[in-house]
Formats: sequence, C-alpha cells, structure tokens
Amino acid sequence: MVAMDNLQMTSQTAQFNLSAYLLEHQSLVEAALDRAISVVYPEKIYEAMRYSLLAGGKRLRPILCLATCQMAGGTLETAMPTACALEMIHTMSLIHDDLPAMDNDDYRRGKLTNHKVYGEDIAILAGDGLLAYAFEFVATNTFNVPAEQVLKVIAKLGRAVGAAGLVGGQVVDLESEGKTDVSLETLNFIHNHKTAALLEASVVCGGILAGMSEEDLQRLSGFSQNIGLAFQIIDDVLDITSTQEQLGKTAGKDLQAQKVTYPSLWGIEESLHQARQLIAAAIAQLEPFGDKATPLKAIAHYITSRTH
Ligand code: GRG
Repeated sequence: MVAMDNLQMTSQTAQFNLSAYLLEHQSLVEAALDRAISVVYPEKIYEAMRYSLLAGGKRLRPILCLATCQMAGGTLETAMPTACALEMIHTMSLIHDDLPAMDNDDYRRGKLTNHKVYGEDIAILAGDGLLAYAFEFVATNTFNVPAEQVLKVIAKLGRAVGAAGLVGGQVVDLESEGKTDVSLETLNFIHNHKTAALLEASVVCGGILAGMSEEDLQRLSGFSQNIGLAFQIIDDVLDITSTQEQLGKTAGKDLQAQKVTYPSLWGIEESLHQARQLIAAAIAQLEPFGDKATPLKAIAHYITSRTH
C-alpha cells in the first residue's frame, strides 16, 4: 500500500469530505453515461460500447472536469456532456490498449477485457464508436455555452487524443518495449502524452466551459500536468505493490515485461517522493482560487494516497 501523502494540508482541505464528494459525483457520472448510449440496431456494437463504458472505474477525468467547472462558477449540467465524453475517450483508449496488438490484457476494471468478450474486431469498432460519439456528444448536448467555447473544448479534446497526445505517447511506449536503456526524458514524454494529456484536457475543458480567463486556464494547465505525471508514477508503484483484486487488472505486468518505469529508474521510495513533490507544485498553482479550489486540491492529494 502506498504511504499516505504527508504534505501539509490546509484545514479547509483536511475538513473536506472527499469520499462523499467522489461518491456523489461518481454516481452522477454513472447515471449520465448510462443515459448517453442506448442499445439499438446493430445491438452488438452498442452492447460492446456500454460493456466497457459502464464497467466501473474511478471516473477521475469526468470528476476533474466537473470540479473545475464548478470551481469557476459553472454548473454540473454545463460540464456533464464533456465529462461523459472524457470518459468515453478514456474507455476507448483502454479497450484499444488491452488488444493483443498492444498490451494484450485479459482483465480491466475487474472484468474480462472487451476483446475477450466480443472478439478483436468488435472491440476495435467499439473503441472507434466511443471515440466518434464523444465528439458528437459534446457538440450536440452542451447547452447555454457560447459556440466558440464549445469549439475550444472540441479542439482541446482532439489534441489530447491524437498524435500530439495519447496516440503519440502510445507510439513511443510501443517503440520502447523490450529496451532497457529508456531515458527519463523518453519516459516523461510517454506519460505526459499517454496519461497527463487527457487529465489536463479534463481540467482545462471544465475551465473553458465556465468561461475562465486565459491566465487562469494556464494555471489549471500547470496544475493538471503535474497531477498527471504524479498519477502515472503512483500507477507504476501500484503495479508493483498491489494485487490483481485491488487493481482490477493484471498486477506486476511491468516487472514481468521488464518495462522501464519510474520505480525501475528511481526505486519505490524516491518515486513516492517525486510524486509528492509534483502534487505540492500542482497545489501551489491553485492558490489564487482560494477555498473554491478545495475539491481539486483534495483530489490531487488523493492521487498519491490511492491504492487502486
Ligand atoms: C485515443 C485514438 C486513441 C487511441 C488509443 C491505446 C492508446 C491509443 C493509448 C493508450 C492510453 C492509455 C491506456 C493510457 C494509460 C492511462 C491510464 C493511467 C489508465 C488508468 O487510468 P485509471 O486508473 O483507470 O483512471 P480507471 O479504470 O479507474 O478509469
């Protein structure tokens, strides 16, 4: 188990009931995702899309989007379509990542992976269907926001997903497979793109929807890039220290594949130290937002104390 983050928390953050906040927002997101996709002809593809989308997960990306929009004075309703789209994009990336041509995993979120249930052909198409629908969903379901801001959100999501984001990170990850001399710079490139890019888009899109200034969006971008990298460092540590039951996916995969990870470069203690430093730097970016930033600060602390 990862040691509890020992950063000094403000009394406001310490009093905040993060568990209740996460549960409440998770259940709103679950309901919105359930409503977003219904099963029509050809049923098989909609069932495959829903199978992975509704398989649980922490819903961290949608919650970050909702929390940021609320911090900036926006409503949950304004941000919910984008929050759902973020989860659709994240889920499709997991479906494709688990395919035999990529990570070849049998379990995800405690269930058989999409291709194990529906076959590789349908799993690829379920990912494609979720990706396309994510953009359609933002464009057709976001109300009471100027079209220019919705366009900015769509552009931000597109950049986070494509070769400048997740896809680019995955390519360098694939190229690094089997190599033992992967540099810290390359490892940072992989995770800034594979993991941090979508977390950054989650936070920044919440701010865009609420009409935040460019200066504030820059702060949020700094905050989320730092929490993104910290999240991945902890992910690497958990791969070593947790069980399959805790993770909901195969544990110890990185060690088995002799993959270069943060703990393989730094060791576990130093990895935890680096993650805490990134969280401290992230939280410093939120200071101008005062107490309104309490949920985002608490989520940042949670990243280093989570066990799955
Ligand atoms: C995006 C077009 C497109 C294609 C996919 C396969 C691929 C390209 C990218 C891989 C992206 C990937 C799997 C990154 C890992 C991100 C990560 C840390 C996942 C785990 O996130 P959690 O812990 O998972 O938030 P839950 O299940 O809780 O949602």
